[in-house]
Parts: sequence; structure tokens; C-alpha cells
Amino acid sequence: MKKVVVITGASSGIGEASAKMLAKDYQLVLAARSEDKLQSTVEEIKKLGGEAQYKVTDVSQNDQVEALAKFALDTYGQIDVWINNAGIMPQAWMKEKKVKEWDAMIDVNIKGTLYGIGAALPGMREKKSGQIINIASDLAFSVHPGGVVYSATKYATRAISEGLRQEVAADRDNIRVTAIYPGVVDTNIINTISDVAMKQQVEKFKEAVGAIAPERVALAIKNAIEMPEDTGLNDIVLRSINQA
Ligand code: NJP
Repeated sequence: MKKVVVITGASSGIGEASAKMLAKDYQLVLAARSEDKLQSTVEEIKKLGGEAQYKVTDVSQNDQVEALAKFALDTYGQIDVWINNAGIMPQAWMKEKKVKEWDAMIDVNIKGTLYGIGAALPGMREKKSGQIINIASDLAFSVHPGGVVYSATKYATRAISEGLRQEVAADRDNIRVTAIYPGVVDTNIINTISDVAMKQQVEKFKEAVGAIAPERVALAIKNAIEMPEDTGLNDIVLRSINQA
């Protein structure tokens, strides 16, 4: 039986590219808030002979993430890989005090990842196999002015991934944990920045380094899944060759 893979944030960027890359060899459940985009990606995958379903999900709501896991289990009977990819990056300087954006980043990037782990882990522990893949960022290793809260959420994702890895290893749960740390990727995430000056700054940086295609990150995800089961590809950093 083909492995069942749940992907959050599958309506664009890295999530969508991953869905399309994995579609041939896996059974997919795609999640995000934009139903129209999920629907068209699922149709495209089915036309090419792949198997995919979608469930509209806001990852900042634990009940919706639990419902996503239930949907995957009801549809396919198991969850083999859960990819916590949904994320937002409304960067802004601290002095601007964009409290709503701080809350939203914490809710989506940190709580959304925790809720995904919470929803997927019990079934994986029971069947003694599975894989959790968290999409962090190279900003899980460094911080710059304007990127403070986003970095904080990605440092948290890194800590959560490493801590989870240690726990499931100690319990011999046979569950692999992978954290992926991309540099600048050519996706729509820049549109979550509300501050005009900040958005221009990030656009300039993106152009200067030559953002990598989201398919590059999808390939890293595929490699992590396809590594033999006794080995976890735990931490993957990938960047444009021009990103210093
Ligand atoms: O961004 P984008 P990426 N509930 O905007 C979804 C990380 N990353 O592919 O809900 C559920 O194209 C949203 O869907 P929708 C980044 O931090 C990126 O670049 O319909 N889903 C969409 O499908 C993030 O963790 C770069 O609006 C929610 C998806 O998330 C991951 O890569 C660099 C949601 C975002 O797609 C994917 O981002 C880096 C919610 N509440 C790390 N809110 C980069 N692009 O440069 C949003 O280091 N989504």
C-alpha cells in the first residue's frame, strides 16, 4: 500500500510543490484554508493518475487539526507521514508593536506545528511507525532586525523537532522526525508582510540571493521520506548557492 502523507499549507508554495512531487507514489491529504486552491490541486493530481483528497483546515485551531487527522484516518486507514508546513511570515520591526501579527505567527507557526504533532503522534505510536516533518527555516539559526518574532517561531520549531526526536527515539517508537530549514524560497509568503518598507527590503533580498524554487524543498522532503526506514534524515538546511 502506498504511504499516506498529510501536508498542511498545501494550497501554495512549498506545500503545493510537495503535493505535486509526491502525488505519483503516495496517497495524499492536503490541508489549508483556501478551498478553491486545494480543490484545483487535487483535480490536477487525479488527472495525472495520482491519489489525493483535501480537507479545509486552519492549523491554528486544534479541533480543526484533529478533524484533519480523523479525515485522513477515515479516508485511508492510516497516517504514515505528517508534514507541518503551513506558515506565515509577517516580518516587522519590534517597535511597530504589531501584536496581532505576533499572535498569528505564534498560532500558525508554533501552535499549528504542535497541534499537528498532537494529532498524528498517537496513531503512529500505536502502529510503531511514522514520520513527522516540520518545515522550519534557516532563520531557526539566526536572527536579524525585523525578523525577530518569525525567527522566534522557527527556533521553537527547531527545538520542538529535536525534542520530539529524542523522545520517540528513547521510547523506541520507530518514528522519524525531520526538520527542514530552507533559505529564501520563491513562494507567496512575502505577501503576508503588511509593512511596506519591510516587504520591499525582503523583496530586494530575495532578488539578490536568487530564491530557490519550492520544488527544491519538495525534493528534500521526498528524500527524507525515502531514506530507508531505519534512518532519520533529521535536519536538512538548503539554500540558494548565492545566499551567504
Ligand atoms: O509560503 P506560502 P511557503 N492554517 O505563503 C498556509 C517556510 N519557509 O510555501 O491557508 C492552514 O506560499 C497557506 O494556505 P491558506 C514557511 O515559514 C518559507 O513559502 O490557504 N494553513 C499556504 O498554503 C512555512 O512554514 C521560506 O492561506 C495556513 C501555506 O500555509 C513554509 O515554508 C523560507 C494557515 C503558505 O504558503 C511554507 O511556506 C523559509 C493557517 N492558519 C521557510 N496560514 C520562503 N518562502 O522563503 C497559512 O526559511 N497557511
